[in-house]
Amino acid sequence: MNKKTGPHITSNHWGPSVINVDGEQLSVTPHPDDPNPSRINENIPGALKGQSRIRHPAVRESYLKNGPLANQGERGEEKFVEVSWEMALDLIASELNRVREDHGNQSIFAGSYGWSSAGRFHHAQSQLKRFMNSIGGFVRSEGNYSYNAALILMPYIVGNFRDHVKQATRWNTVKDEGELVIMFGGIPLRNTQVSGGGIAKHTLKDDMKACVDAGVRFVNFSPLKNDAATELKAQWLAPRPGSDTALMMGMAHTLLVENLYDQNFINNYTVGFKQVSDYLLGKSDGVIKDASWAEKQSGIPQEEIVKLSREMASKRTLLCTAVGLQRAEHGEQPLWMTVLLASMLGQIGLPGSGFGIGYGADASIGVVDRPMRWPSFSQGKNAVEDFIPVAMISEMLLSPGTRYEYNGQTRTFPNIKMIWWAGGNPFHHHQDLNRLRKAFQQPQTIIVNEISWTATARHADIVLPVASTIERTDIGAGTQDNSIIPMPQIIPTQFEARTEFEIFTALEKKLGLNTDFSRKMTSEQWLEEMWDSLKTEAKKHERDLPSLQEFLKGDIISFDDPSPKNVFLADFRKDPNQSPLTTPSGKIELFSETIASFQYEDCPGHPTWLPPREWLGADTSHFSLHMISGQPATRLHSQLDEGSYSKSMKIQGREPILMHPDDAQERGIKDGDVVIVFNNRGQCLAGAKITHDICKNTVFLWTGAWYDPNLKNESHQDRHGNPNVLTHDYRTSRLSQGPAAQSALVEIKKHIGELPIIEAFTPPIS
Ligand SMILES: Nc1nc2c(c(=O)[nH]1)N[C@H]1C(S)=C(S)[C@@H](COP(=O)(O)OP(=O)(O)OC[C@H]3O[C@@H](n4cnc5c(=O)[nH]c(N)nc54)[C@H](O)[C@@H]3O)O[C@H]1N2
Ligand SMILES: Nc1nc2c(c(=O)[nH]1)N[C@H]1C(S)=C(S)[C@@H](COP(=O)(O)OP(=O)(O)OC[C@H]3O[C@@H](n4cnc5c(=O)[nH]c(N)nc54)[C@H](O)[C@@H]3O)O[C@H]1N2
Ligand SMILES: [Mo]
Repeated sequence: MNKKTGPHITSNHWGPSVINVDGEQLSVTPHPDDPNPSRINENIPGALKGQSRIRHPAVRESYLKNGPLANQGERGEEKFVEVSWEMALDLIASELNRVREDHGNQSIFAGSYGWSSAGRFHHAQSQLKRFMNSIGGFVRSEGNYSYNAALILMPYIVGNFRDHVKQATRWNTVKDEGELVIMFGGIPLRNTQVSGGGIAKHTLKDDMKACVDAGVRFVNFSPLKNDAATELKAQWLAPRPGSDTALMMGMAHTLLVENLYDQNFINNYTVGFKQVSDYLLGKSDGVIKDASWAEKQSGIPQEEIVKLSREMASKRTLLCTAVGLQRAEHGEQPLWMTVLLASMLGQIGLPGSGFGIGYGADASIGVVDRPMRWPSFSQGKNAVEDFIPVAMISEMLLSPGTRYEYNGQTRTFPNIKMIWWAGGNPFHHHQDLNRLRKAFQQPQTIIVNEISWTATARHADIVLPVASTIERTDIGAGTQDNSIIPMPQIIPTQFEARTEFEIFTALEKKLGLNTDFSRKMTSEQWLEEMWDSLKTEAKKHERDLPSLQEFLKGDIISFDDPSPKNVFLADFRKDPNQSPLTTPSGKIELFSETIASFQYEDCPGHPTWLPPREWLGADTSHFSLHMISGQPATRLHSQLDEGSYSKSMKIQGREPILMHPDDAQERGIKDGDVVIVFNNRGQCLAGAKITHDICKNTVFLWTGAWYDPNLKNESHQDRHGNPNVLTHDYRTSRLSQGPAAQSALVEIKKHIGELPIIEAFTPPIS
């Protein structure tokens, strides 16, 4: 591959861009057709060419010296030795053989959760899983960190959540027919830069602005004012974090006692209203969940709750609940309450109203859909049946053989001897990183494929350098977008990096396997085959696609949006008997017999107020601030943290933490100070950003600063600002066993003295 001078289109999860190559220099400009392009693009050159790039295969020192079974030293602490590809692949081949012979494929964890990169062919997890499946399978993970409570709960009460996200009511129907939008957790525009697999045009901001121009009123219940874009002119109300369930109960109680609810809708489309209304009225537990009770839990004045409930009942109202709210202890409850409230308002299935979960989690939700399934790289069949709910990684590694409950089942943790991760960063995404560090000492071998020296790579034994999107040829297409985006190889593979396909094809040869993985095809042949299937599909939509080569040299190709005026659950509303839901009763389940039969106190059969262990309503004498850790504006998760846009918002190199002026003043902290954020689980440094845009007693430290523990210091202080050293590793509930990062209490003090150097970007090479 020769260096190609000039501009080239490419795609990322945060949208298309134009990469300009000038000798060794890379620069990025937005795609001219994207009305609201993402600045995350600016991270590409600095990060992919930066010092944190993995240059050669590398092996941890004492692993190289002693092998997998002898004294292993401490993962995450030790340096690495660079080795040849030949040697790295030999080590992996013999270790795969040993572990499979001694312990079987059910001792290999290759769940490998993570976002990896855009591109239909070079999808890291698909490549790894197809390879593992070709040698007998692996223990996988189920669900995600994004909305696990929704994935498990919603099928019982309304239906498949992933389908529903695709079917979200479109914003143009809100513009045409809506009057009021109530957002719990807002719709932060910073999060809607991103869409899985990419998105050709970011139109959400304009779509929502059109609603405002048409007279729709927005209300933002959130600890952060800017969870609603300024253009929305939203009323801002800040409930105590973690109290939305109670707040919504106060609203539901008001609708109930003021007889403002739609009895007809309840009768025809739902089951279980009696159990919930008894609960709201306090008949089942003696606690009346009225607006004054809701004020005590949430801090929102009861008059406001009552006024808003009346307004909701009198207008075309859409309820939007951010999935961030369910990434918390009892995360099922705000979801179930959203469904109850919307059922009582009785506007589900009508244009511009009803409810939607996760509008702010992705640029495409309520905006666009794909016209057809895009081609993908088949993962094959996994012969190992065992799996874990994705967030149970630490439990699995620390307590093999232990039993646990999940979604009505009792399961047993496998005994994992080997981990292989490609395309994810658990030392970014998992909670309680000090615990994860301990868990990561347990396996005999850990292999990580990575582009950069992330904390996960540093906690591995064998690290393989991987090519980035602009160093390989691919076809870009967002899972919920109507466009395909060319992804030609733009620069040569950097240093000794290889694509995942090259890695696994080489291993296939080395292990002398039959060719189930590669089918004896080159990556070019695979891409041609995928393109051919896309061409055939496109023909069915009366579209003629050019050759793959033409496409790669050309521009984005867009198809018609299949459902521009979609209304969520419209068919069900038209005829609940003809188009029943997929729930056990075919109706909306406000009480679920099935969930009740599991007898989980942490997730009973109807929406229930179960305060989290850590929130401002609990004992705050030691740690008096509620920390929210949402998504970063300047990156996708931890990706490309070395890039210029990501660095531009850091304060003295540390990630910013938002604090209310009163909280800062009480602690003698000024804007721009470096602070220590701490609790019993850990501590990190962060840069104070003082603002009235966050409510009192709450701080916001977004995720994704590369974990940089100072292991010489007893506290293992993270020097960079990673909130997951502070978050707890409790689960949402036994039902969904999801991550519950948002319910964490912390304390903050000013950092005094010399600032430690950040080492996160310095390669750990001896
Ligand atoms: N406290 C807290 N924690 C959270 C959240 C929160 O709200 N609060 N949010 C959670 C959510 S919703 C999510 S989805 C997770 C996200 O967690 P992850 O998806 O694990 O985060 P990423 O940083 O995207 O990790 C992707 C990694 O893959 C690498 N990569 C990219 N392309 C390739 C490739 O082609 N091959 C290989 N081998 N590697 C590649 C990148 O360099 C990067 O290190 O985080 C979760 N963690
Ligand atoms: N730029 C960028 N965008 C992203 C991502 C990224 O890494 N970077 N990640 C993507 C991914 S994988 C996902 S899953 C989505 C996640 O999308 P979300 O889950 O919607 O995002 P969060 O930022 O976790 O949460 C949204 C907001 O909820 C508010 N919130 C938190 N707790 C509470 C509460 O108890 N009550 C109320 N009312 N509000 C609360 C916070 O202020 C936060 O800003 O974002 C996607 N978008
Ligand atoms: Mo996510």
